[in-house]
Amino acid sequence: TQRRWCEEIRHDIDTFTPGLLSIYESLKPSEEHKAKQRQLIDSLAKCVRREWPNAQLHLYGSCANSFGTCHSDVDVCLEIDIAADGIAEVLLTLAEALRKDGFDNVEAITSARVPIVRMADSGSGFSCDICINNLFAVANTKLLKDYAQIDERCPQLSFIVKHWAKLRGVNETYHGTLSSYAYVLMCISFLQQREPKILPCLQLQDFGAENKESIAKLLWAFFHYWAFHHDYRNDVISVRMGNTISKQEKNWTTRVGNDRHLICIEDPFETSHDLGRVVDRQTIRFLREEFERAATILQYDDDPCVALFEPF
Ligand code: 3AT
Ligand code: MG
Repeated sequence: TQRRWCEEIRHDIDTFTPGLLSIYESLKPSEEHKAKQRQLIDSLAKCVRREWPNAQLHLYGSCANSFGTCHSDVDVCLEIDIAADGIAEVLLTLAEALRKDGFDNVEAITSARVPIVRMADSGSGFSCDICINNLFAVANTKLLKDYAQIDERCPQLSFIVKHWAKLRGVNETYHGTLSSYAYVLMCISFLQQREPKILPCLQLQDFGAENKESIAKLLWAFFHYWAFHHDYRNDVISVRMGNTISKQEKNWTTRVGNDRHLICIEDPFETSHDLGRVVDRQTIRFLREEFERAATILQYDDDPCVALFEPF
């Protein structure tokens, strides 16, 4: 039969979801794997601290961005106060220090686009790349981690695509194919473009640009809201939903144990957790009076910047 591009998805596509998810589960690093990784990082840190007491060690890449599989390497960035032309020398010193500490297969690769020390340590079984002052990588790691938290299909899809890419030999930048990082970005971008969207764009610079309110006005409005407009009886504020939701919906209407739900703030991830649970009958009064005081000061006081912050 001739196979060709077909717009219409096969009707039994979802029968493959469980199989794909079990591949995803099998790729997730085990607790034991993570513990071993931590051990390696600890011994690395010791070695680095001895040579450069003021250096900072950052984890980046998939061991820190939630896209790490049990086959991933450990990526470490050494932040150290040196000029760019000193990097090669630091890498050579570092490689020597690591060898002295008993790590094996240590190699300084100083001519790469991002110069690194690479080691494939037989003791720990991990391979590890150490770069110097590559703070972009530390930043993009954080961004990817944030995306991974938003919808679990993001890590799921990315793990499966990375796995495919490794097995199919298309995850080798030195052979002209793509890095894991590139595949994860492809997955994120794809999920940002689904209809309805599965991921937002976390970096959309001008999100909010339509709104020209000043910080003073926003502060006024904030206190005004909590003093006079929030419906304490019925509403829960929810960053997860980008809106208020009802106490009814959360079953936060009656006191259960110590949870009084007098002011309800839903935790974005632990959604059964009300950050307002610590507030009791007395402190809710105190809080609301403070909100009102702040709102009133911002409305009427001649010097609100002083009055607002007057110690209690
Ligand atoms: P593996 O699970 O190890 O395959 P990874 O996400 O750790 O995947 P790499 O080891 O390829 O990916 O890269 C480590 C990190 O280096 C990921 C990213 O923070 C950074 N990085 C890699 N390639 C680039 C690039 N071209 N530009 C900027 N940062 C990059
Ligand atoms: Mg890596």
